[in-house]
Amino acid sequence: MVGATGNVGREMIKILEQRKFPVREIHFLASERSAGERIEFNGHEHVVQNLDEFDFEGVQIGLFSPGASVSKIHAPRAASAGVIVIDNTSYFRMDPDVPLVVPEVNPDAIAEHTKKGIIANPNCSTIQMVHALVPIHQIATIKRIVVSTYQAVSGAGKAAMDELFEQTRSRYMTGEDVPPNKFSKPIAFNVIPQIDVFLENGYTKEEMKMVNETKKILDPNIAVTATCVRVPVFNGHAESVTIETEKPITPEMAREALSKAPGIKVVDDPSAMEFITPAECSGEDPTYVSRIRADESVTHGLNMWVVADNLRKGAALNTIQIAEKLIEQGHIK
Ligand code: 11C
Repeated sequence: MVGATGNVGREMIKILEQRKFPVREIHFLASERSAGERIEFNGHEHVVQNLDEFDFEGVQIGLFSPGASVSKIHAPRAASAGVIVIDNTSYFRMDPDVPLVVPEVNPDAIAEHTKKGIIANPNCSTIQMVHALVPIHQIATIKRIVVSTYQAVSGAGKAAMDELFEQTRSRYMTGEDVPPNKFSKPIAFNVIPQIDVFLENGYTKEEMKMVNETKKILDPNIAVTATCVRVPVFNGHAESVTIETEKPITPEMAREALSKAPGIKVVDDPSAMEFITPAECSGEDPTYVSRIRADESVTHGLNMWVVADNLRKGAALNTIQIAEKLIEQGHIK
């Protein structure tokens, strides 16, 4: 495991234990700065080793969650030693020789790992959206997606969570403002319509990830437009998703298809005030769907609210599920 000491790394450790992943031997790797730290896994203490010096020979699966610049160098290095790397960074996602996988959506793409020895794990906001949309795409063929996200600070790492905490605490305790550091504007008591850098087309990189990754995973023919917003929530990304379909689909049909879909939980009964919020889904595995209703402004359209734990289904859980599929599909000898 590379990047074992980060937000996603810590979650991967928990999930491997919870799902009783068949681990014979595990190595925790990180930058020189974190080498020497201790990590407990399945009741045993492990010392974090320096990634730069690690020899990957004999390792079967690499669970990578460092920065993109680290994966760029070390994922191919591991792959050339025979490791199948599942990489959480954005670096390889759009490489045509690297499959981009959400196991409930495109499990067959996993077989393409043979091209480069690398499988990419999509961006968190993309994963939960395509997970919730595949059952609808299968019955009604989605033509267009308009998505606005409400993304938690955990997606930006531990320091970003601390920034929300410190800004909130300071405002209450001393009345003073803590200046932004991880974010471009204050995040406490605010929302920020900018995640990642701005690109030449006026969209942010996060928004274009949602567009391009959705096409690669779900269907290249779907038109996608996204607005990504950071909100003062510690964990759990929410999305308002509007779709237009080729075939007619009612909210009841969508609810039924989603209720049967693996890993999806429909919580949708406005008369009983049943709908999901990020605080309720943090620490949970499913992708939750609420507020399914007809988009009355178009011929065939639906609106829905999609929420998931961005560190679990949006990152660590999806990675471990890919590793489980590698075993299930017979790719691990
Ligand atoms: C966020 N979605 O919430 C980002 C984090 O491409 O894997 C994940 C970035 C990525 O800030």
